[in-house]
Amino acid sequence: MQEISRRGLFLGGLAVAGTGALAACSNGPGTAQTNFATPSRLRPLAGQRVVQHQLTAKATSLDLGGTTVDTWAFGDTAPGPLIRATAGDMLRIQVDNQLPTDTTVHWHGIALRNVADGVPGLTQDPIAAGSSYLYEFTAPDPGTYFYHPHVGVQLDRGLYGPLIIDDPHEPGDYDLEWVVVLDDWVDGTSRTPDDVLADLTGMSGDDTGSMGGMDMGGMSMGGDPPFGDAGDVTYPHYLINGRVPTSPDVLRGKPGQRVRLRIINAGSDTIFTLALSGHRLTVTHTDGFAVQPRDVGALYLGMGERYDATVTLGDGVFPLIAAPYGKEGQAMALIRTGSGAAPDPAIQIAELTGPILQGADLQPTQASRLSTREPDSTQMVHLSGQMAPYRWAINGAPYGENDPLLINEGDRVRLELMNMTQMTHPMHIHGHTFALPSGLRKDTVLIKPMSSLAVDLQADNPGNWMTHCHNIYHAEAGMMIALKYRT
Ligand SMILES: [Cu+2]
Repeated sequence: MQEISRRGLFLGGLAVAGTGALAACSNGPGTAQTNFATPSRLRPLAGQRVVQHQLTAKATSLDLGGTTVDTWAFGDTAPGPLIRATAGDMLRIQVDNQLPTDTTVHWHGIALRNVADGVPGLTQDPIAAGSSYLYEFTAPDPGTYFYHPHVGVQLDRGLYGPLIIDDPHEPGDYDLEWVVVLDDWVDGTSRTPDDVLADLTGMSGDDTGSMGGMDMGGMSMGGDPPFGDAGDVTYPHYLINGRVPTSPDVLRGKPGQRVRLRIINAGSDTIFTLALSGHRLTVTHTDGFAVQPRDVGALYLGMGERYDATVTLGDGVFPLIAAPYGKEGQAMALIRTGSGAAPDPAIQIAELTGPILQGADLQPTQASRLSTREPDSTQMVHLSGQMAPYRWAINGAPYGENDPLLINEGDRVRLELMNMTQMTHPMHIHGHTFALPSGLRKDTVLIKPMSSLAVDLQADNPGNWMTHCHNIYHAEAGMMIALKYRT
């Protein structure tokens, strides 16, 4: 009866919402624009290298390390295959959709041409089940990025993979590199992400007393939690590189070697705290841009954020822990440079009880700064919403009902990000990198509860771009807005 009642509420909510976010995003009735032209083929410039890949989105079974789940992934692994190129290269990636439903692929953080951005209804038609789509774009900036669908809550399945753009001028002052992908995992356990969304959306005001499965408090962590309420979803597993802690991914090295970590939070509803037992990390980049190196014991990563760090390895076996902010459990991988038993998967490491870096406190390198300039226009990005009923909005209305932000090419644009909720929202912009007041360049930034942040961007990449919360449940429940260049 509970299920029927919730489903009833869910449908009722949709009816009230009219052309609201869910309808718009799932490409159902009342959907956004369709019938986009096939993008013009991109011809490589003289001497430009072309990096080709093929990705197949499909239903598959994954072994998370003793736990097998039925899910959707790119090929037969999660994370999906590493895509790697050098800044300035052209990427040509064919996506074959063997899922039972629409999909797209978004290349998160890349300042690419608009037609390749992968947002259905804004830059392309969705890729229908059984069909293919060719993404062609130049990757102008080096950095650590990732790719994932921009349809529904597909990101919370196994549909994500790392995208690394190498810097041709990188000094390469390290011996090893390790791509570390963090994820919160529910799919194929007892619920799919679509079930989770339906449960969240089905809640009415009457349901607030019984939030089964929803994590409403989440202030159990030690110290002084900076981000307010934890996420909305309780996950049975937390993964590093697709593995549960009882069967972890392992990096093997030698004592004294320097390792470059490229850390990606591909989670859908979880801020992680990351630390390597017995080591300090030197944070060197965030979201692709260099920062003044900062030695830390631990750092936070919001959904969609990336950090690069270097570390010099000690002798032994060291757990790399990603603890979900305000939630139970943890993810673990290992660095092994000597003999020794694997640590207890529930090991509590000291680094997580010390100071934890908030990425917004990093300082940019001089070369990463945006030139100083007064904004030509200021755009309000007002975040609101609540759990019951589960509706999230920007500028007073969910995506599909809110007015796009309109900007002019060539302008310096200030976005006033104002969070009027009790949750932290990782705000992400497509196709651009903005500058925080400190000058720090990022494309995804955590906006704390009841706080605001003004970020500036240079309007140098014309098109229609999504700006949204990277909590995928918030995004799908409306917390998105289009940023459009006037033509
Ligand atoms: Cu959010």
